[in-house]
Amino acid sequence: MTARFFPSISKLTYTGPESRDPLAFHWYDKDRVVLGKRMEDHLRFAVAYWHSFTWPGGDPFGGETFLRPWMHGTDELALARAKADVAFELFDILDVPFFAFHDRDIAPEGKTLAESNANVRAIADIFAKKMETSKTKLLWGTANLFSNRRFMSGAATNPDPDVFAYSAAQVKNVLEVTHELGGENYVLWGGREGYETLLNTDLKRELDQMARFLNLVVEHKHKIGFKGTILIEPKPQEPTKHQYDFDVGTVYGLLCRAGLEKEVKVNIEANHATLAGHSFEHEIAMAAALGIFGSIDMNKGDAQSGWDTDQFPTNVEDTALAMYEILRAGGYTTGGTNFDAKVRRQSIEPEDLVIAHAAAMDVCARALLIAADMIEDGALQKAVDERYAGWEVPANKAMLAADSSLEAIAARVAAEGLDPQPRSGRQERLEALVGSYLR
Ligand code: XUL
Ligand code: CO
Repeated sequence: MTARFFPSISKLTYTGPESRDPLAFHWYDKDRVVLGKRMEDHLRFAVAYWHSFTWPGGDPFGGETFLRPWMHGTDELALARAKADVAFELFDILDVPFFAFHDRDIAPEGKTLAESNANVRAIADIFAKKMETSKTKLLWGTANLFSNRRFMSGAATNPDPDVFAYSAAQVKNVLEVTHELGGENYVLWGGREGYETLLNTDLKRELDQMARFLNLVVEHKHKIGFKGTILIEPKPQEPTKHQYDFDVGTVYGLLCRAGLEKEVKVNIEANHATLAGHSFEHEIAMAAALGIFGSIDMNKGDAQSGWDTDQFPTNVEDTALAMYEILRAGGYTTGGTNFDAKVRRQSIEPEDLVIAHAAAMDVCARALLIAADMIEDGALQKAVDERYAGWEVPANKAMLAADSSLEAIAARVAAEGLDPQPRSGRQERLEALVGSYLR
C-alpha cells in the first residue's frame, strides 16, 4: 500500500464561519490570539491512533465495516508501517500538533513480550523519522493492558503476580518509547483494574498492588529522566463492573493513599465523566480544585445509552462550559485535547475521518471563544465572588484558621445574635447569562 489514503484531500485551512465546506475549518483559526495565546497553543489537539486507525468498525452484533487496506495482509509489520503512513497523512491534513497511542495500536503483538516490545520499537523508529519533518508531536503514549486474555482479571490488580510482572515490563517499554519520542505525558487508564464480584476478590490486596505499581511507574519516570506528566484516566464502569479509578475524586483518594498526589495528574474523558454521573465540567473543576488537572480526552456519550460510545463532540454549549473550567484552571501545561472519539461504523469513507475531526476541532474552537468571552466579561466570576464575599470579612476568615475552635465560634454566635438569612442562588439568572455568550 503506497498510494495515499486520502488522495483528494489536501491540508485543511480556515475559511471562516460563513463557509459550509466540510473539509475546512470555520472556527479553528490556529493563529488567532485568544486571551494572549494562539488558538493552537490553547487547544493542543491530538488524534487518537486507536479509534482512527486500529478499530475496524465492529460492534457486538457484527464485525468489521471499514475494510481499511492496512488491516488486510500477512506481513503484520508491513501493515503497521502502512498504517503509520496513513496516520501521518491524516495528521498533516488536519494540521494537528499532537497524536496519542497505545503500544498495541501501532504494532502487532508478538509471540513473546520481547518480540512485542521490539515491534513497538520498530514502529516508534518510523514515528521518530516522520516526526523530524512533521509538525505533529506525541501528546502521550500508553500501554494496552486490557485486550489480551492474560489481562482478563486485571493488570496491576491481577491475583496472579506473573501478570503484575508482565504488565510492569510492558509499561517500562512504552514509557521509555514515549520518552524517546519526546512525549509530553504518559497515560495510565485503569483498563481492567477493577473487579466483577467481591466473591472472588481481595479488594485491599488489589488496591495495595495498584499503589505499588503506580509508584514503580513514577520511580522509573525519574530514573530515565522523563519530564512529562504521568496521568491517570478515570472511568467508572466498563470493562469491569467496579473500576478502581471511578472518577476524579476517587483517583485523588487513591493517589493520596499511594503518596503520589503531587506526582500524578488526571486525564479526564467527557464520556467517562457522564458515565460516573457527573458533568464533564464538574470533573475538570474538581481536578483543578485538587491540583491534579492534566489533560482531556474529548468526546461525547449518547444521553440514551449507558455505555462509552466515544462520539465526536457536537454540543457547543457543553464544550464551552468545559473550556471555561480549563481556562479558569489556567489552561493546559503538558496536557491537550485528545479526540478519544470514533466515527460511527457506517461512516466508512476516508473523508468521514477527516470531517469528524475537523468538525470537532471547530466545536472546541468555538467553545474556546465563548469561554474566553465568559472570562473577559467576568460577570460569572463576579457573581461567584459576591456569593462568597462574607469570607473576606476578618472575623469570618478567622473561623478557618488553625487556632479557631467550636467554643470561640459558639461564643461569637451568641454575642452577635447571628441569625443567617438565606439568599437566592440565582441559578436561572446565571444560566441566562451563559446563554448570552452563546449568541
Ligand atoms: C477507554 C479509554 C482509553 C484510554 C487510553 O475508555 O478511554 O482509550 O483513553 O487507554
Ligand atoms: Co480515553
